[in-house]
Amino acid sequence: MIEDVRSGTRAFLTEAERWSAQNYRPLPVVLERGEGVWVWDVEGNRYLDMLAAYSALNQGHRHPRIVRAAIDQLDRLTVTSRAFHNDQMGPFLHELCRLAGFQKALPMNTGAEAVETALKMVRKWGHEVKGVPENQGEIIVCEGNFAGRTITIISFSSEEQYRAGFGPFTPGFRTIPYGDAGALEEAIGERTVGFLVEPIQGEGGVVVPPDGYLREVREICDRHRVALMADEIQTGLGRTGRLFCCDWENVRPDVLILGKALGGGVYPVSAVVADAEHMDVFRPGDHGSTFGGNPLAAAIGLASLKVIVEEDLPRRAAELGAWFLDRLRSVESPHVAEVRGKGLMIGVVIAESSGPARAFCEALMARGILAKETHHQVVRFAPPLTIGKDILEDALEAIAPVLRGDGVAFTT
Ligand code: IF1
Repeated sequence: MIEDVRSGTRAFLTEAERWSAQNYRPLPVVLERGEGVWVWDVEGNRYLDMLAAYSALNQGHRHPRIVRAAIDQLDRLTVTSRAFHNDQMGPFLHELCRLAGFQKALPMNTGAEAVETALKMVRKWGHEVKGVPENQGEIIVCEGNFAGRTITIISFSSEEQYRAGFGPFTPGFRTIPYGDAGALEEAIGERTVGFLVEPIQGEGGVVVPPDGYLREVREICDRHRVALMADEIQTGLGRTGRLFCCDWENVRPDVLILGKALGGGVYPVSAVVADAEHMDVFRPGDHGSTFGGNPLAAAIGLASLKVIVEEDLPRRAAELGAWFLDRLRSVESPHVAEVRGKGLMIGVVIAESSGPARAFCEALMARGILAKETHHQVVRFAPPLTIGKDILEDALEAIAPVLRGDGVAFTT
């Protein structure tokens, strides 16, 4: 594949491969510009971005209102540290809490930091409020989880590659199968303080749990006084057709973890949202971040939320997603084992016998569509939620033949 690309691209690939750590294997396309659902490479080719930076771009590339808010804030004040107040953080967190229906929020930067924050909060809550002996609190997680790359987070990953060589690991986690509420009930013990779950597993391969799972999980956590932490970093903020994926089952977690689209595709912004019962275990000096809650991030976060709400992005995702899922399911191909998802978070599972999904992503790229495989067999489609139906319709014209095998370099 790399051999096929022209010299401009080639030069960038060579330079990046020479100077960058080899912790990624990106598709051989070098992007230089983006607008809305489109990106352009250094050769001038246009692509439809159906990865949307793993849902960091729910609002699309360079949304004018978010860019405006960023520029205005860049002209006034950028970073202050939390040693002082700034005039942007309060309005941002106020709006976030109002939309999510919680009492308090704690701003961080990346998703992994927000997850770490939630884990620390729930451990401390378990020890101070629930009364589990200090250093004994246990947190239950699911097989196939993805919550970031820190040592604590990979400590409970079930993906061998994410852990291999990086130990020793953080203790205090117990793993159960995903989508099985009974397994949660059985795993809860006297020392259990929390349960961390993705409403739909993203990295795990767009795995949608059975209907009613989250409701059952909520009921079990209530009964055992276990803090329910929903990692909505990827599923949240409209992606699945509701503002939060938990809304599909009218479930309110105890701790809501957000990231990605909270920064509107412009800047890393994450947050943990909870009520005082959990949040108030943090006292001055307990936890923090140089950049979390900085005025630039807060201005961008507020604009990002406004765009999601005012442009009705969750409803767009629900309607377009249902239609698109249906159309994908109607593609007849021996290479497609399953099509699944919710809203505009969709995975097409490639049959094992047809080889890895990567070859399909490469064929899509050749037709002007950028998508990225996850878990070897799944092609993920998750465009910006601002996408128009006409554009999705055109995309299907390119996607359907690829799913039927056109232009796919099969290796098996
Ligand atoms: C990478 C996939 C997506 C997440 C959930 C926390 C985080 C993530 C549910 C951490 C991050 C990423 C990170 C990115 C690839 C990616 C991913 F490919 F692994 F499968 F999105 F689907 N919780 N997801 O999905 O957030 O610290 O990265 O801001 O290259 O590792 P972060």
